[in-house]
Amino acid sequence: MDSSILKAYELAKKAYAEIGVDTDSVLDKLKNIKISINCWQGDDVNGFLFQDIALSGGIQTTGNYPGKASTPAQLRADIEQALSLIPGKHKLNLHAIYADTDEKVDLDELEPRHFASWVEWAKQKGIGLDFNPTCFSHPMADSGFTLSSADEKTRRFWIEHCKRCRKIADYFGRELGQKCVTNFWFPDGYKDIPVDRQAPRERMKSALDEVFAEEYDGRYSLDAIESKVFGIGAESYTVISNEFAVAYAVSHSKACCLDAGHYHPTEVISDKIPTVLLFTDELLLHVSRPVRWDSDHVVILDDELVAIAQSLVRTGLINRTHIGLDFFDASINRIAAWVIGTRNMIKALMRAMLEPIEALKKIELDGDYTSRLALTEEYKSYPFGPVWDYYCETMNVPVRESWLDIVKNYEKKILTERK
Ligand code: RNT
Ligand code: ZN
Repeated sequence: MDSSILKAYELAKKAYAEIGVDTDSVLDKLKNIKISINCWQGDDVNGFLFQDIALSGGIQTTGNYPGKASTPAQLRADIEQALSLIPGKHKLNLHAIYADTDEKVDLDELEPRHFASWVEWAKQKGIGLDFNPTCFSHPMADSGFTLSSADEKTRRFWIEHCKRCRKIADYFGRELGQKCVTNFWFPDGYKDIPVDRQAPRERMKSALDEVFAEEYDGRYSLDAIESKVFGIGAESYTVISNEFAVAYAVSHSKACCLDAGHYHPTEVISDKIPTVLLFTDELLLHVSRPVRWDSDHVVILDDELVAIAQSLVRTGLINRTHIGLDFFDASINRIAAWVIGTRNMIKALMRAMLEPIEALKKIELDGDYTSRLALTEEYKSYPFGPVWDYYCETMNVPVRESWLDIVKNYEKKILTERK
């Protein structure tokens, strides 16, 4: 161990010990927290199932940074590179369009075997898998409606796709011996003001009931439903509004997926976490960074990320939460994007764990709001940096920005060679 890292850590450890925080035990706990890394950052949400299909559903990637992965082997190599720069063991979040097969299959024909190579790879790497049906970027989604379409044929197509995705998730969970979370997000909505705001929601509800009719063993898979306030092309109305998702999840024993970019601009998911988890058993997060809209920028260590981490840690609700990332930036090195976003998520959790939580709660209950404000402000400048450096060092990943040279090297050797 680099002696200056150790020295700085020892000083930090002492400072935290003085406020009753044991940094060693914080880092021990931090090791066990898994982040679900979004595979789609690696190739701008293209997938491998179809060629030359434009991204639809109101989500957008911008930029054309060279070197994006265009085969499963490339994507896996890139993720491996990213994982080697991120402390801890994590999960990879796949979308249905990332099937690895030579067969010509459509979304309503997918089988577990089309993902066998992912499972083998995940086993080898000791990571878990999460999953998503892909209800966009497909001709059957061109109307802007999928599960809630008024067209029977369209609805049946997407119901079948979703059912097959649940089966694939169950297969992931069993093979890997850890729960696979399947997130259901649908772009369904209207660009302009609808006359009938209820019928699409009725259709959505009964279609979801069909999708979820089959019971799967909860040890291996969990279904989550993601709402959205608006999307590009669905500005006036989304079928799965917040109320829809929360009510459906609560009444059907599902999880909600809270995406940081899916609410009105001053609404934050950090405040929704402890509310939703009063009424549901588990929760999925899509940690993202909305800039003026649901722009899916790379996650940075900003106030809301810190608040999300505090919400999870101060309450203990982290034990019932699956932390997923959801961003896609095509204007920067995609591996760097993964590394920056994931390291920030872990760092924010570490910071939250470095608070004397019980003492702060007592001060609050005593009504001493002066101390609450004074202390939480002072704690912001406690030396969490040296703790983070020590953690990276002990987890055998690069300390501070030294990972960047490795990514630049990989870019030069591998990415720029790609057509
Ligand atoms: C879209 C949703 C959804 C997607 C991913 C690719 O607004 O956030 O989660 O970003 O499934
Ligand atoms: Zn999302």
